[in-house]
Amino acid sequence: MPEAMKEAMVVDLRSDTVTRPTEAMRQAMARAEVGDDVYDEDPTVIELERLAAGLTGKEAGLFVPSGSMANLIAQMVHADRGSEVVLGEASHAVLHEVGAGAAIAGVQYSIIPGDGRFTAGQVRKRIKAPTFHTPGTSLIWVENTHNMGGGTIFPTAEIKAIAEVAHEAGLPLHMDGARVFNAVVAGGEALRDVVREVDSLSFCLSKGLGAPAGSVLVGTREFRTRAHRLRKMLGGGMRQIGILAAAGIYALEHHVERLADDHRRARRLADELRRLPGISIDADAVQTNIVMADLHGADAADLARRCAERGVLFHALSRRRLRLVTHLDVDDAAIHRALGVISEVLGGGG
Ligand code: TLP
Repeated sequence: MPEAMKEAMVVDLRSDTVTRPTEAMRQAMARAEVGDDVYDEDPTVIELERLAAGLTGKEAGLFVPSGSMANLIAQMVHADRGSEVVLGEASHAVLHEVGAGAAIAGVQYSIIPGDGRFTAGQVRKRIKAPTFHTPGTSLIWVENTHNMGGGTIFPTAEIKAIAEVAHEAGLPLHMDGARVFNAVVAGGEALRDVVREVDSLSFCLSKGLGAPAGSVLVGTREFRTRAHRLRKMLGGGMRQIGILAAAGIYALEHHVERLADDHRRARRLADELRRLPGISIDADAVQTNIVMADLHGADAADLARRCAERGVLFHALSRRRLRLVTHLDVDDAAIHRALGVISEVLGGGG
């Protein structure tokens, strides 16, 4: 079989980061006007940053290469070296950023145990003033949706309560909103309302929204000025990146509402996987485009490897846990195919 045909048959549920730009997005990229973005002179980047600021109701946006760089810059702007950031134990910043908070921002984490969602009361208990012995708290951090929690939505009312606690203590609240559009579409709230109380946030264009790269960091004008310098310091000043910003604008204009399709497909995947013997899924936790499935007995890495041999890809997060993510490049037929392969392999047919 030709390679291109084999590739077309692969169902890649490892992440929503694997999406490829559509033909229409590529056309938008090809047409983009560009300039030098380090000088703040790329017209398409300026348009994207304005669009992001408008959508979030914040003063200014900064286009950055990745969600990880957005998170690092946010910590560097808000948090003094040697201070503490309060956040959930399974946050992306804690688990999946190669220790950048410690290694580069120089912060340590005060970690709230659990599935990534926590309460204002839990935050209050962790806030401390610096003394000659102890680090002080500098920043409170929420992740919405929560990746390792299984794409769960951080309730807006709780974010508001957490913001009150943070602001009373004179601390900023940042949202890692890599998938905040999934939260918005699934929760039926306006983005502005979801992020109203946070001082800064980032969202990714390169996940469910389907752009090839980039995130936008938004906050006050002063926050943006400092973030712009830090982006250059970290090597993220990328010059004529209007071609990437054009993909981001296209994604914001055409790929937000369709996230509902990804959510519907994740729900179908979860509902049908749960019926298979040897798999359990917390149905309440499947709120957006991520499905966490737990195996009884079978080894997750082994299952992932055997399914991959049959063209169905997903991650084994631990010995028993799988993560499957729906996105732009996974249609109903692909879900059907993935379910067929997983059930065949689990049932001993592989
Ligand atoms: N998440 C990736 C992996 O890095 C785990 C994925 O496949 O889900 N915040 C959150 C909540 C994220 O899920 C991610 C990426 C990031 C930040 C970082 O974004 P990038 O990959 O653009 O650096």
